[in-house]
Amino acid sequence: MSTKSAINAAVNSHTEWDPLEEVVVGTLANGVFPTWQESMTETMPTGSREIFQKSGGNPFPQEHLKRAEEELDRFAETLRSEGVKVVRPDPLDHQTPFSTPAWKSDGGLYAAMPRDLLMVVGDTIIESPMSWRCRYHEVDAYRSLIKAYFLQGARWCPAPKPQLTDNLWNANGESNSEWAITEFEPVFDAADFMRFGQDIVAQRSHVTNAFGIEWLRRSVGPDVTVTEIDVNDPHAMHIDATIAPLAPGKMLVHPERFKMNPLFVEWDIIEAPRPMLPTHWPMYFCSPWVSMNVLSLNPETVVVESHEKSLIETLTKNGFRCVPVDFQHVYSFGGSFHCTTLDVVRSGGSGKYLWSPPAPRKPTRRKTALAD
Ligand code: DAV
Repeated sequence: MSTKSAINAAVNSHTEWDPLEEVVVGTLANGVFPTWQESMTETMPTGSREIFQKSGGNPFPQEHLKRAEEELDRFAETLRSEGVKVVRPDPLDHQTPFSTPAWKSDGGLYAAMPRDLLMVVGDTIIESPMSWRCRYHEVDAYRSLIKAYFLQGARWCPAPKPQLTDNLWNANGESNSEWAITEFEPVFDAADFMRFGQDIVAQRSHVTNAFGIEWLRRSVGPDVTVTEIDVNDPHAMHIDATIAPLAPGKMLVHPERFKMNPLFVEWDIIEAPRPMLPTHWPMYFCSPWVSMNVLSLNPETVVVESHEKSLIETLTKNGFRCVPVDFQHVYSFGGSFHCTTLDVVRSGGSGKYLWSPPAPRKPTRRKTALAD
């Protein structure tokens, strides 16, 4: 996989902060409630089990969905006004049930969160093997984009299609594992990874296993080092409400989930203030900490949710220009600006930003008389 600087390539992005030139913004069009599976338990807000079990495969509440879709459209417009080219996935039907020989799903989900499904590493688009059965066909909404990028020279690297049979689930109470998934086959959501040039940081989670991290490690090859970090999040699903690198040496972090790691010794760590979402706001998928799921447009500029006044103040104090965008209706569906996007082009090449231990010294061959 080539991560060397591929300037002028149709796909080229090595970090989360280099100047953004082209981006995919997801769509909630035709979104339906996911089909419940037990492995969701640890990661979903209380109440979601009941709603998903009852409404899996049925459309989301239409008025809320409409307002969220308008927010996504305005976000796309704002990005365009900041000089970024925006592309959108195809609006697909997500309501049709589907099955494999081993299981059935009452429907799909949406194409709102490309960050979960796809990852750009240099000039390569990686397709994740996601562990939620209802997301099995989600990539179809992005297929025309991916094919077009491929035809323009990008590399296209889909992970092995997972089987998602019952062997992948840690049945409740029957195992000592802290995770809902086993090591049956490689699975991961791309949102459990963050790109720092020559380094990618990963977290284990209820959707990402060690097998999946190892698959990605070998697939990106020797130019990129994939390192798993420890976080304090028993409900882990996606690293992008735990760390948000915004510029070389500056990272926004969740004050409790983030654990300091030698990788970041030279970085300024900015603690995110508490989210400002009103209580009782419908949140079907995630916690209000998606407040820190911001999108960096370049090392000086960050898109932030307009109601997050404390965060805007914190980032402004740290030298950033904040671009406020209303997004609270989108929050309800599981993510914010980072989740709902996929960086396709960020200008610039790869670089070394994280600390790494000095390489072990090669033993030098001593010359002795016997050597000749
Ligand atoms: O705080 O519930 C949200 C991550 C979204 N990708 C949370 C994690």
